[in-house]
This record gives sequence, C-alpha cells and structure tokens, in this order.
Amino acid sequence: MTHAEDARGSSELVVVANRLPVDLVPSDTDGGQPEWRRSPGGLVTALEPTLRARGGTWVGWPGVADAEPEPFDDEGMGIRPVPITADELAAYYEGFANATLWPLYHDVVARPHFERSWWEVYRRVNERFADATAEVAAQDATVWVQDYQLQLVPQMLRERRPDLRIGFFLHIPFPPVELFAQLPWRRLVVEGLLGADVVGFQTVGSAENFRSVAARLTDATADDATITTNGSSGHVTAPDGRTVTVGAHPISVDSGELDAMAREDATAERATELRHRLGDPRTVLLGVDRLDYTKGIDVRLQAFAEILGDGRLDPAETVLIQVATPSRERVEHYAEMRDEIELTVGRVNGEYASVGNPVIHYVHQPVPRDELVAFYRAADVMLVTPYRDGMNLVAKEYVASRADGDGALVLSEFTGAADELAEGAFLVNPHDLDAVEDAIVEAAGLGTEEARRRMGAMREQVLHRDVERWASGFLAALGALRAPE
Ligand code: ADQ
Repeated sequence: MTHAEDARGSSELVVVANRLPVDLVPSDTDGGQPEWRRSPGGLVTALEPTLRARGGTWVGWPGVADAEPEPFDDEGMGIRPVPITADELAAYYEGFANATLWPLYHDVVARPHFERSWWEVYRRVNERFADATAEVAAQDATVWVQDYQLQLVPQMLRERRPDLRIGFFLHIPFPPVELFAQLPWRRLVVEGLLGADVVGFQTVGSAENFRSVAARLTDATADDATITTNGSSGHVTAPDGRTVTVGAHPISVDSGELDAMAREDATAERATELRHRLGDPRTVLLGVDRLDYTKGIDVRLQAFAEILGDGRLDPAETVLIQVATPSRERVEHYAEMRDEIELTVGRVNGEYASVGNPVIHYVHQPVPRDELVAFYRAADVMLVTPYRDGMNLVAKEYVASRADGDGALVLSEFTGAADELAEGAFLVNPHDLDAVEDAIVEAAGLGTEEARRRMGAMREQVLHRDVERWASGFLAALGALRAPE
C-alpha cells in the first residue's frame, strides 16, 4: 500500500459545506464543555438520510472561530470539523465570500470589495477543506461540494485525489461574463470549479452563464447543448481534456413536511390567533427574509407606503409583517441596510398607524419553524421581492404551507423560484416600483377562485419537486444514484 492510499478514509459519500449540520455551542458555565447542537435547514434535511444510509461524512466548519473539535460519528454520519481562526474568518468568510463574491454574483447590487489579502486566505481555507475531504473519502468515493465559499475545492481535491467523483452545487446565482469578468481572480475561480465532474446551478440561466464564462476566460471549450431542469445538461471540455457536465438543478423545500405541519389544527389555530392579535385586518401581507440587501425589503416597504399614501389599500384594514433574521452583521453593507430599513419602518408607522395598531410589524429575530408555518398560513399575500436571488426558499415554503389552497404570492422575476412559479405568482420587476404596487394591490384583491387556481398551479410544482428530489437528481447526474422518476 502506498503512502497516499494509507491516508484514505472509508466514506463512500462526502458532503463538503462551509457549515456542518451541527453547531458547536460554547458552554454557559466557565470551564464547561462546549456542546453540539443540530442546525436545521433544507440542505441538512435533504442530505442527512442519504449520508446515514451510506455511512457518509459531512466536512465543514463547526461555527465557532478557533475551535478544533475532534471528528465524531453522529448516528451513522461522520462529522469532520474543519477549524478556522477568527482572522481567517474575517478574510475568508466575511471578506472574500460575503463582501466580494456575494455582491458580485448578485448583479453588483452592492459594490464588491476586491482585497488581495482576502483572496490569499480564501485559497488557504479552501485548501484546508480539500485536505480534510481527501482524508475521509474512500477510494473512488463521491464528493459533493456546496456553494460559493468553496469554489476552489473541486480542483484542489482532484489534484489530491484523482480517483474521486466530484460534484459542485452553487446556491447563489452565477453572473453573466460582463459582471464576472470584474473579479481579479476570475480565471482561478473558474478553473477551481472545473475540477468537478458535475457543476450544478439553480437555474438554466446561471448554468449557461458559467458555460460561456468557462469558454471565454479559460482554455476550456464548451458545447451549445440545450440545458433544461429536466436532465439535459451542457458540457465543457476542461483544459486537461476531462468533460465537465454543467446542469440546472433548482433546489426546493421539504414540501411534504411543511404541508403536513400546515394541516395540523394547532397551526390553523395559531394562524387565527395571529390575525386576531393584529386586529383582524382584511389583508395581511408578509415578508420573511434574512436581513440582506439583495432581498429587496426596502422595495416592498416603499411600495407599501405608497399604496397606503395613495389610498389604494386602507391602513385601518391592512397589516404588513416583516420577519427579518439577523444576518452577517459584521459585514459593512449589512449594518447600513439594517439602519435604513428600521428607519423606514418607523417612518411608515409614524405616518399611517394609529396608537396600538401599527401598519408594519417588524420582527428582527429568528422564528421557530412551526411558528413560521403559522405566519405563512395567516398571510393573504406573501411578498418576495429580491433584486437577485439564487432560488428563494421562502417563496416555496409559503406555497408548501398553503394546504388550504389559498393565498397569493408576489414574486420578483429575478429569483430562481420565478422560473418554476410563473404560472401562479404575480411576477414583478423589483426595480419598477409602480409594477410592484400594482401587483400587491391586485394580489390583495384577488377573488377566491382565481387565488385557488394560481395557488393550485404553484402547489403542484412545489409538492412534486421537493428537496429530496433535488438531492437525488444531482447525485444521479453525478452517477451516484439512479435518477428520480
Ligand atoms: P438564503 O439567501 O438564506 O439562501 P432563502 O432561500 O430564502 O435565502 O432561505 C432562507 C431560509 O431561512 C428559509 O428557509 C427561511 O424559512 C429561513 N428564514 C428566513 N428568515 C427567518 C426567520 N426570521 N426565522 C426563521 N427562519 C427564517 C441561499 C440563497 C438562496 C437559495 C438558498 C438555498 O441565497 O437563493 O434559495 O441558499 O439554496
């Protein structure tokens, strides 16, 4: 046995993501041991069962800087923590991932920062993920790398372990070449991704962008095959002669579980109670987002204010709930945006609310899942207005939670979800304030029959194409599973 084989692990399937499916939580007491806590989320729900069934391993950061916990077995799933220091986190995560790549990939909604020192750390941390993965993966194993924080891992892993099948999925949009070309390290990033056998995107548009960027900015060549979300892929021939499959695999939610939760009596009762506490208004509008400048929270607040100002909806009969999860508060753009949004909420309430009856209820907290489903059921109109979004799970969660067949969705055409929900949603251009206002007013006044027709079309899509199907579809493209029916 050679030295390299010596170092090989036993996992047939390895998922590599910035975060582990469990978080290390520091102890409350001095000198106490930190504890592992489950971190729920669609990706975890979708991948855990497959990982357990195959004795797989999840490689990721434990969520605490400078911590170096030992690997362990979590009921049949291996957990392989990758340590990151506080300084590295500032440069790799808050810097390169969230202040360079995030704004650049979201159509430069905010100005990306290009910092040479961040790039170096991004590369170093990606190397550490590649090393950890090379250690745990069995001979000829399948590895699935997730998202924009780890775009160099496929190539680094291939250099270490050419025997592996490597897949990569990007959860955020991949921009057109005109924007991507701004990145000083553009060629290295594309070459990093081309280390994979399959590169997957949320939409056909993102997959097409990547395919043409690869041909324009590297020595790769690309075909012009039609890419669809039903299994037809494009192909890029990498400079080393390998064929890289480029596909569109729209992610989804655990639709069946949300539908079942929404059907519980307790959920319906909680939804009724919520409406009652809001003063039983005629119309409840809802927004649920991570507090992020790409989500267009400002657009919907402004649209709402103008609608009330123009008398198109009555402030005494209309309430907007905006639930915003705290997010990336150490990244500059985020703190500024939070201030702006909270100022707007105060202004609109100052102008249109009466004492005891705010027109906007603003919640800057995470909400438990069952409570979120009750919010979805309580809302007549869901507002999803990002300037750009890879998919947007909130739109799909709302649809999956409307087991009653009612409710309306106002949805930005610049979300991945718009490709799938076009038949039932009120699609809007979030840069066109008049159009957003018209859509909100129309959605609020929708008759029951038309609402049910629209929601029915969206539910058919979301219930059929759930997150489980997404995961098995991607793994099938990678040759690790049979394709879903
Ligand atoms: P995000 O940008 O985080 O995801 P999104 O897809 O909407 O955006 O997912 C947010 C998740 O957080 C949803 O599951 C939602 O329920 C939850 N959430 C939001 N606010 C919450 C609150 N206050 N309390 C509790 N939960 C809350 C990135 C990409 C997306 C892509 C996903 C998955 O930006 O485009 O859809 O990954 O690939």
